[in-house]
Amino acid sequence: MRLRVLDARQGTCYTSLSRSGQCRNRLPMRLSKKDCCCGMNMGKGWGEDCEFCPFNSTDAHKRLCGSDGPLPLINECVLRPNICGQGACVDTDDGYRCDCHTGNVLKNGVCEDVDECRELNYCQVRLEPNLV
Ligand SMILES: [Ca+2]
Repeated sequence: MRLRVLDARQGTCYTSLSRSGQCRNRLPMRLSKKDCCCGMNMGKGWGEDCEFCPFNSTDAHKRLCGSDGPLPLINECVLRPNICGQGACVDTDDGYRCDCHTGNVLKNGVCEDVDECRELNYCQVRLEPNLV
């Protein structure tokens, strides 16, 4: 049996795949495949040849990221800037958390500014530009 050597090559990390399987949305920094693929909401593809990140709980995923149990200690906040949008990213052992600032809400995992006018119907009376 061959010993598995930790693959620390750094490559481009992509956070989404197109429908035809092309890597999209590259992260600004180069990462090892493990850092790219094993964190929470991290990469979907890695490297110049766009190797797909293995799906959770597959053998390939276990080989890359470690066996069952929690995710390896990966700081998603550092590896993927803006992972929380406008919010503050807090790294945790099992992933990360987004703390949204006042006036922001968590939407699809990202902190976004609340448009009070739209969300809460605060602005049912609209100002007429001519009267201001
Ligand atoms: Ca983490």
